Amino acid sequence: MRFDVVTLFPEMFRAMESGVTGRALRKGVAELHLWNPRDYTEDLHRTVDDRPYGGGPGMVMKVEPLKRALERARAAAPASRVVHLTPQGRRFHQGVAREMAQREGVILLAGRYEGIDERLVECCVDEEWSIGDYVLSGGELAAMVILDAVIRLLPGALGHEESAAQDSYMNGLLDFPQYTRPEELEGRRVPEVLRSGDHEAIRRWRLQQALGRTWLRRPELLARRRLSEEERELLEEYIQTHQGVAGSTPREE
Ligand code: 6GU
Repeated sequence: MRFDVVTLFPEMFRAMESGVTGRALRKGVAELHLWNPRDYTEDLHRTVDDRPYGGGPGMVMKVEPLKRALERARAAAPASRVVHLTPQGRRFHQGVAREMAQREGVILLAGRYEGIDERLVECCVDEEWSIGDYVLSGGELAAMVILDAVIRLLPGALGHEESAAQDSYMNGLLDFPQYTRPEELEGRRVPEVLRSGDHEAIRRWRLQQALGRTWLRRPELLARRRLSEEERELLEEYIQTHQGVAGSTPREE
């Protein structure tokens, strides 16, 4: 899959060279192309920002350099839609990542300062996404979050040991807890069932933990998900056995 990113801070994307995304890029599973509006300025000072009409604090990204950078990206990736990262966008989630991973490519537009000229959004942006309800200093970190979430879903991105199918959210539930050696750590033992070798018992325990944690921590995820007969029974049992235990009532949103 091809990713083009329009950004004033291309050096931030070195972070993508680590781990799963780095390996995917080196293997050619994904391609990352960076376009810096500063390279498309025409004045001596290479100006990329300007004052907002109507006044107020902060600056707005200047239209022409941004538009030229975006046009170059579009010419290089004609099949890709333009995705603007902004706190005003719709909330990104795993389902959007799955849908994006089916595409040939995307052009990610990372704004800085107070944002970009609205007319550029109108003419040239196809979608707007936010990664959550907090303010970042620019769209770059949001773009990298989306890059990571999408790239790890691409065929060949994960090794045989990893598998996106098993991940949190792929089944609409939070993950079950994980343990590794030692068997006892500061008096706390690994749950006995995980050492039993009984694969069916382990599967049921993990499913119950995933259901229980989702019920405790993210009840709104459960409300959206249909439960099988087995899942309802496991969750019911979890709720019964955790009643009155500290931190064991669902949190309020
Ligand atoms: Cl996409 N951009 C910025 N600047 N802040 C954000 C965001 C995006 N998503 C959440 N906060």
